[in-house]
Amino acid sequence: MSDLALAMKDLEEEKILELVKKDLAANRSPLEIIADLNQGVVGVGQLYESGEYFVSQLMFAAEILNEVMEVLEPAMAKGGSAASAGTVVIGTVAGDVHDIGKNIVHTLLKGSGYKVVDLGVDVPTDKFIDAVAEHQPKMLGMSALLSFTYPEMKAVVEALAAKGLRDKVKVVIGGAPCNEEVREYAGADLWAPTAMDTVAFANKVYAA
Ligand code: B12
Repeated sequence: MSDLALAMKDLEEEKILELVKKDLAANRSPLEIIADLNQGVVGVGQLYESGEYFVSQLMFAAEILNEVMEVLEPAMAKGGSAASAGTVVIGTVAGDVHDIGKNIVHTLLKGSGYKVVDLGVDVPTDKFIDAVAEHQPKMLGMSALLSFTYPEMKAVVEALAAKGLRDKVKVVIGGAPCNEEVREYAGADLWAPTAMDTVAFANKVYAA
């Protein structure tokens, strides 16, 4: 693990901010910095699972990540172009309030020229469907970090089909515990393990 990943795992707030600023000053890409932080956060999750960390530590990890994102955002938004590459709708599914990963996806899509309609967290099925009907995006992104919220993603995909909207929009899912199996279960088109994969997929979908 890099110093930054270790500092994240150990929740050393000041050291993390110092390392991130140093990295940015040395022109390190924000995406590489996020990859290190992600590795540290996986460590935080493991310590939580083993009972060494509690929810308060998870919350502190989130607070630190939000702080870091504020520092990284100007560098990530640099790629943005004036012309919109298209509209993307994203949100975290009902029952789930995790939003750090989704916010990174939002920032990177925006930085890549997309107009992002971000529905926030704990988004009910109807709100996703209404947003797709209203904004007619070519891509809908759903974030789920809790395994018991997977059925919510499936429900949205089924509701899209019921409204005749399924073949008009590509559905992409993400969030740490998601995988190919979850994608298949939910009936989504792509599982994006990272925000970078999301942008690459959007570029393909919107170029078509
Ligand atoms: C921070 C955190 C919290 C914070 C969230 C704060 C916030 N504003 O988001 C708080 C403290 C609130 C929290 C609460 C809970 N949490 Co929590 N949390 C985490 C933790 C440590 C980090 C998540 C995170 O932000 N990671 C960093 C981001 C950058 O990673 P990411 O989300 O995966 O995002 C990347 C990709 O997945 C992808 N991506 C993400 N979203 C999207 C969306 C789209 C559309 C696409 C395409 C891609 C994409 O791109 C991102 C960037 O590359 C994880 C541990 C872990 N290993 O993930 C647990 C974890 C997710 N939490 C867990 C649990 C159990 C809970 C609680 C139930 C705890 C409790 N007992 O209360 C509650 C549930 C609250 C709720 N109803 O949602 C479990 C879930 C287990 C499971 N599989 O179901 C985990 C895995 C911890 C664990 N190992 O047990 N949590």
